[in-house]
Amino acid sequence: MKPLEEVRLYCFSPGSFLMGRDPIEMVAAQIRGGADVIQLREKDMPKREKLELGRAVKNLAAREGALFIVNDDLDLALILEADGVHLGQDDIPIQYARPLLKDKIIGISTHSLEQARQAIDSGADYIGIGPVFETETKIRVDQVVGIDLVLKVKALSSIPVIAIGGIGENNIDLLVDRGIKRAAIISDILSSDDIEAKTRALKEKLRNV
Ligand code: 3NM
Repeated sequence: MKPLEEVRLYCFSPGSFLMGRDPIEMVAAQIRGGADVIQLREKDMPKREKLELGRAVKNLAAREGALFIVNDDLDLALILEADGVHLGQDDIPIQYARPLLKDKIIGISTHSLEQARQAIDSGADYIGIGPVFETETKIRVDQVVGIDLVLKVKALSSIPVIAIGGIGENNIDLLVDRGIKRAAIISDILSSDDIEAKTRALKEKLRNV
């Protein structure tokens, strides 16, 4: 299993960006391009379908050495024996998730310094902080936090801090130039005609930090 510390580029299952394509090939292209993590994030998919997609994504990720993380659904994370779960501010609190997931990875979405502090204190293995830039991917978007807050959150602890929200090839240099080496990216990758090349280009930038 890839150590969490090595994670640079955090990627996702297709969700609403499927657009008639093969979801497994979309995930495979991201892994070929250097995705370190694939998160199963399917907000509108019935659970049974999500379970089956999750099984295929997990097998692929395990074979290729990427981490497999399930968004929101603790039950699916357990059933699929995922590497971990990602919890938002409105999901099951980590205190309830930890005894079930034991030493698996638990990541938490945060949108402020205070939320980041709480997530770290509660034993999160990594945190997401965002949205760093404006994004249309998330339906209920929080206020843009900006790069300075990412740096403040990074300074709080040694756990991996992953910048998220509105990041793409057009602005990732703004993060990289400030020493931010971990990013989670949805639309810029999944709406690309060449997912593998797009992923590789983004990973290359993060690798050089
Ligand atoms: N979480 P894109 S922003 C899933 O701020 C998600 O926690 C966010 O998608 C947060 O790369 C976001 O297309 C959407 O902007 C990220």
